[in-house]
Amino acid sequence: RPQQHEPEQQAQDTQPSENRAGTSAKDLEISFRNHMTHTVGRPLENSSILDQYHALAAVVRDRMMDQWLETIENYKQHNVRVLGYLSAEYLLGPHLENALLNLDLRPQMEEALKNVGLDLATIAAEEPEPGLGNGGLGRLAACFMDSLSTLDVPVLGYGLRYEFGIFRQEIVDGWQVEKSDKWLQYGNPWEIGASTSYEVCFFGHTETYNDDQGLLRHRWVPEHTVKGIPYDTPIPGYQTRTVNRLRLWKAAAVDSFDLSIFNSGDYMGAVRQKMESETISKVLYPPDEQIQGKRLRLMQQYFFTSCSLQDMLRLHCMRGEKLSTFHEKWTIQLNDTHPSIGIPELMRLLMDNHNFSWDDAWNVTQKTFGYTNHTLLPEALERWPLDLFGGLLPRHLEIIYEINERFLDDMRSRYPNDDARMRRMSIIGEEGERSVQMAKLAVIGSKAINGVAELHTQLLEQDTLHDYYETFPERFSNKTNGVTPRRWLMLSNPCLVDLINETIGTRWHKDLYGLRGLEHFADDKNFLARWRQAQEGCKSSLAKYISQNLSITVDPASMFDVHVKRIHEYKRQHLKALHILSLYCQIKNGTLKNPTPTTYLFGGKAAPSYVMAKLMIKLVCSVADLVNNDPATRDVMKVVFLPNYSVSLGQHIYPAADLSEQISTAGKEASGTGCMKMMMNGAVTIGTLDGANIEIRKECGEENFFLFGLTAPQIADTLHAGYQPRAYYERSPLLKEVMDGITSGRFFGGNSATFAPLVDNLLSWDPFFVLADFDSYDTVHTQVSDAYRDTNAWGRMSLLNTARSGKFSSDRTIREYCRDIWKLPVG
Ligand code: B1H
Repeated sequence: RPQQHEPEQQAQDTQPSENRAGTSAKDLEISFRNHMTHTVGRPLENSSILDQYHALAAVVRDRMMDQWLETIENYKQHNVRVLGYLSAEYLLGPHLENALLNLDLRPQMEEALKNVGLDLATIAAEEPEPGLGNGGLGRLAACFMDSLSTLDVPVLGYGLRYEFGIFRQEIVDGWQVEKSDKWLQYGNPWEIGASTSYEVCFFGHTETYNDDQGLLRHRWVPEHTVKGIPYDTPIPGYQTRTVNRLRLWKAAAVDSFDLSIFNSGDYMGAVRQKMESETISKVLYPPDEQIQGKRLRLMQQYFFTSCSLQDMLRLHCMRGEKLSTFHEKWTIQLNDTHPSIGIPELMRLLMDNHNFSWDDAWNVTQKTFGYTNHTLLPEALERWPLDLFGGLLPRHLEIIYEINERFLDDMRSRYPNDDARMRRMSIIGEEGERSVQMAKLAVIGSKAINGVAELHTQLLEQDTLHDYYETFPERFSNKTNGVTPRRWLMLSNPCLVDLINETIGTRWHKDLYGLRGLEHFADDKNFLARWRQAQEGCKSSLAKYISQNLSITVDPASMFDVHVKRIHEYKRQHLKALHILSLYCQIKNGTLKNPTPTTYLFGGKAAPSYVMAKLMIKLVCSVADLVNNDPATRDVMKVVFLPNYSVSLGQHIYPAADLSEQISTAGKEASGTGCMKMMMNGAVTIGTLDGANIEIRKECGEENFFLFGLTAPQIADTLHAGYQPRAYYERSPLLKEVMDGITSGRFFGGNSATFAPLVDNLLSWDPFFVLADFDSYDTVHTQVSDAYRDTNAWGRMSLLNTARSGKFSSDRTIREYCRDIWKLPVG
């Protein structure tokens, strides 16, 4: 329910006297000086870098505001169909340099700052990263927003304005320590408050009553209400005037301060409600935990989804449209099941608040939503225990029961006498604690369901969602993920980009398939030398970062072998750690004579409660201590764990990668997107046939990809036949030496206890087939090391990876969603 109907607040007024749209270096300099005085309120001479950052951000934001208002006006004028993108996570990364790139302001801005004696890069480094996401899923949402604006697609992104984003990771004695991320502590110049707000209710009970016409109706009598306040972040497209909105909700108390309680002397009681309400948008949940039973998480999901739906309904009505046409003017995409509570919520809003009949409400709802699945891992599929769910959202549980009943009735007539199938297809899970299974709700309530890579979609269709696929195959499709080449190539790798522009022009900036033009230079030795030179520049820069921050010296001429992503057993960082130990053993005992000098780079966060993942970090750090300090190995191999892997650190790492490690157990990684960023930047992949690797290999050519490991069907067969990891250990002398070395404490100064749980797990269970894939990984790694020594042959592979990475632009992904699911024209 909107509380106010005033037009939304526009840019906070700063300095009306200046020319806001001015983009010459002189204009920018004047604007910068103005903002330093009037926005920041500090004399330039005494300003800190943080002050300079805030003044600079204000200058850049000013330049977006005209376009932003123009975009909104344009959408209104043309009464366009709009995408509502619902995501619990947006891993945006720093705005400043991205905005400068997309608005084409960077060279002038550099000059303007130089004229006042300042350096753009130094100031940009001051920006705190908005880490409102955990990993790939949140980063995908951010890439999609960039592509949507670049392609002039009308979108409103909706999510949560977490006060604390993903934790900052520190490594202390090899162990991960989590520190809170106070990204808002000095204010956020990129957000703009709006004057609308909505109320969201929780708890209570439901009741029926007769309306004026004597019809039986339902209503929810809630117990607790919070207010949702929107904060808008402008998302500028690349070389277009479109600036879309990302609208993030902050939770606040309806009454921030209860005066009657205060007057009675209970000071803490008077602010309690405020605190409780604000808790909802306080902190981002880390994933991979036992998510079941986290009531606050469900509150977060419902809170932002309800605010967003109320907002869309209001905007729809403001356009003078009837709610029965909502699905014609809006299409809503659910980024995983986190916002899938939106399905019963839209039903509730239409029926209880707007008097729709069930059938009319269902017609609109089911034609509105699309659902993207991002994982097959059973532990990551959301289920909510019935009592938790019903206690918090009693009316929604009622609606879900009815959706389920009607759906199962329909299925019963299609598949008579098939009780097992009915049990499998029911939204209510009956195994163990009875629960609401959100993926099933999302499938039943959506017009379109998609996976995020070809293999993943196949596995969804054939396995996880098979019953539904069989019933309505036309609703299923694949939409292979992509990443924005603006941030992940143009912004992160200027040296390589200059070389590419000089060689094939700039057409590829908005059509990444244009990179194919580089193929002509694959056998041009002079060009390959320049290609290598650009990469070495990036490697030197990362080497400098490592030396300054971690006091480890790495050789920029060595092969940079990179494994960065969330730490998880299925992603198998431990496979790589074991392999490094095997090389160590072979160098020590003289069987590996002349190894290819290699720097092994790891980075990634472990969920705070994921004990095994934290042990994997400790293992990598312990291996680093061993090989970096042993005179026999330290000149030919270095192992580095880069703490606090994040968007900005990723921008530094990807351009420096020679080898991209994508070694998940086949069938487990839905897509992966880091693999695409590295490919674009010219890294060659070593990987399994999993997720997007399969498509990367298809695009770049088998000869430019290092393949190893069991396939998804082979994994299934091995499991079925009774997988015995210990047999692999007995059979492989190399593996045996490594495992025994860990167990005996030989590698780690006699410490045999720390890694016992990890070794025991691998020898007795090994759920992710580390030991089964070890020998294959070792064999292929030997081929990689040999290949790297042939500079031209490697350069050729690297160049062809970049040249053939066009498919992995998120522009391509967004075009497919627009064409197949959203039915939106693309600019
Ligand atoms: C992906 C998640 C995820 N899949 C639960 N699932 C979460 C699950 O907070 N939680 O509870 C958060 C995130 N994230 C990733 O999505 C996949 O693992 C990647 O393979 C994929 O590339 C990415 C984007 O599609």
